[in-house]
Amino acid sequence: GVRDFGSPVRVNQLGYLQSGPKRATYVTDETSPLDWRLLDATDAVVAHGRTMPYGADAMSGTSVQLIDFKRYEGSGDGYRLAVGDQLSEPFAIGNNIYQSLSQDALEYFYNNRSGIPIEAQYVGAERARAAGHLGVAPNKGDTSVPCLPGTCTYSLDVRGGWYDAGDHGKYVVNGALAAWQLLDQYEQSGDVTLKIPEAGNTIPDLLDEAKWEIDFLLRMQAPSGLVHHKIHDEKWTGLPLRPDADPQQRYLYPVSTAATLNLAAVGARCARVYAQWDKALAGRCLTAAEKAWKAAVQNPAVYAPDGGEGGGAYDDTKVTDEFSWAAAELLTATGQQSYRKAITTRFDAAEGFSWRDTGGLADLALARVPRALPRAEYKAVVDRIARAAGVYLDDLHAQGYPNPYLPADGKYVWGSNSAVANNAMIMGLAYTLTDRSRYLEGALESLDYLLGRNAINQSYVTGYGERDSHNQHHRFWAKSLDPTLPSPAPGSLAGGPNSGLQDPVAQRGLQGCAPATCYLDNIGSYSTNEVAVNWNSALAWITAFADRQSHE
Ligand code: G3I
Ligand code: 9MR
Repeated sequence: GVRDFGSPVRVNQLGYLQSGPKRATYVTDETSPLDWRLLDATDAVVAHGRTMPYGADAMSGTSVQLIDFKRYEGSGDGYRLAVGDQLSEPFAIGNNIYQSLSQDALEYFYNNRSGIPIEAQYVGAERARAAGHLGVAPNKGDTSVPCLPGTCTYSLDVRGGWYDAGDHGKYVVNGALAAWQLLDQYEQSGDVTLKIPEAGNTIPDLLDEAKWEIDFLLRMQAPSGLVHHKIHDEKWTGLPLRPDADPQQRYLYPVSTAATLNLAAVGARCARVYAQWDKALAGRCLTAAEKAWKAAVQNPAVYAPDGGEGGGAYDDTKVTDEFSWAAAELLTATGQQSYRKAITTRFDAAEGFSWRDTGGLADLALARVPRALPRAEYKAVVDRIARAAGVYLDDLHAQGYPNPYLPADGKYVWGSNSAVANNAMIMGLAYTLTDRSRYLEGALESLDYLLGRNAINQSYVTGYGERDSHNQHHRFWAKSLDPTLPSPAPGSLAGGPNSGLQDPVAQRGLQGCAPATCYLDNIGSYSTNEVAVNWNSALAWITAFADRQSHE
């Protein structure tokens, strides 16, 4: 049947920063301007104006008009936008609206830690659970995990880290990207106070959380210096399943050049960032990073295969981009000029960055350490990031539901929401580097898309907005399958629309969907509605950025 997306007035259902852009989208076939009204919590009209006709929006397959209410300067809760008798979902206006979201987006990581009990005092009784994968029956991992038969003869203790997503696999390329983004967030926006066991120690909470994953990544390094690509179950387990109840045999899957270079990159960033906080960790990181770099140079084409059972593939057959990213991180960490010639990639807006495409991260690394490069070269890095941000700004302005993701092939990819957040991050960084306010506006307006101003009136972040995603694909946060289990923690970002329809639930429910509507808040739809560490790290970065801007 026809899907019901509720009100045609689409807003950021969390709200708008008092000092930021305030725009909304109205779904209509009407082509001339209409009257809009802003209502406060008492239903009093506090602002009004005329909509701006836009026309057909390709990604959503509908026609829309735009509303701009920036000149309203008040603040409070329970606002609604109205066009005729159509009312939007309620939203707030204020300068603290991203504070709790930025904290929740990071506490996602504690909730998904492996190898430690998740305690009620931090997450509440409902989401507390026993430690997973410490070799306690029925678990068979992760304290002494053998290699996949026939691939090597040793076992490694690879306890800890974060579960990747709704599954119990732990994958180096993806985990490293997420840990890297947390470290970059720290450099960009500083610390966030978290409810985690390490709170109150001498290290910033954000760095404590990243350390949980970095310790795991270090354990994945083989004696040769190469790094195992991943560790996961022999076969896919079903849903629901608590981590401590997973009975499957787990294996170390073969080493890869990509995983090795990810450890080199994040290890180098770790060495630089923790130098003033945890010298021991910084030292271990640098040693591991340099060892990984040398091993990758000697083994430049060991590719992780596509396919396989029991875990995600995270396959990648092009690693020039990983070499370049690792070289840039090593240059900025060590100052050793020999790494410069190995930096061969630049930020390319069309490619963006992801666990697979890391070439652009070289420029993001260089941007953090001006003294690592001659002045003119540093300026070129800044110019490239600003140029990419300009492309994302154009992409944003070219859409009826403005957002910085506009795929050239007109198809949304698995995890599209992370592309939105990562491209918004580039605009945020460009603003920091250039002080041009249009990039700030673009970064902030991108959040409207994730929080409800979109083709399906969906806030993709649990606990934020009237129509929020709360049935994400997760083996423990599986309330929709078993009422005794918890729902996803607030601040969990759903993968988002995916044109590929790569799971049976999506194939049944989404045939013929316009790209930006290919999403179901159904626990079975892992190709549109999973969570993942590298998606929540993107959400954490951009919401911390938004929160910071509103206090400066
Ligand atoms: O790289 C190509 C690009 O060149 C092409 O233009 C584009 C358009 O089709 O596709 C790109 O490849 C996509 C790839 O992700 C990289 O973005 C594939 O189509 C897409 O199927 C693939 O999806 C990945 C998915 O696993 C399936 O392998 C997601 O990125 C990745 O986040 C997801 O990760 C899963 C793990 O396997 C298991 N754990 C949960 C996790 C999240 O769902
Ligand atoms: O639960 C798995 C999810 O984390 C992955 O992203 C997804 C794609 O690799 O696979 C899910 O596992 C399913 C498997 O692929 C097929 N059999 C059913 C599994 C659970 O839904």
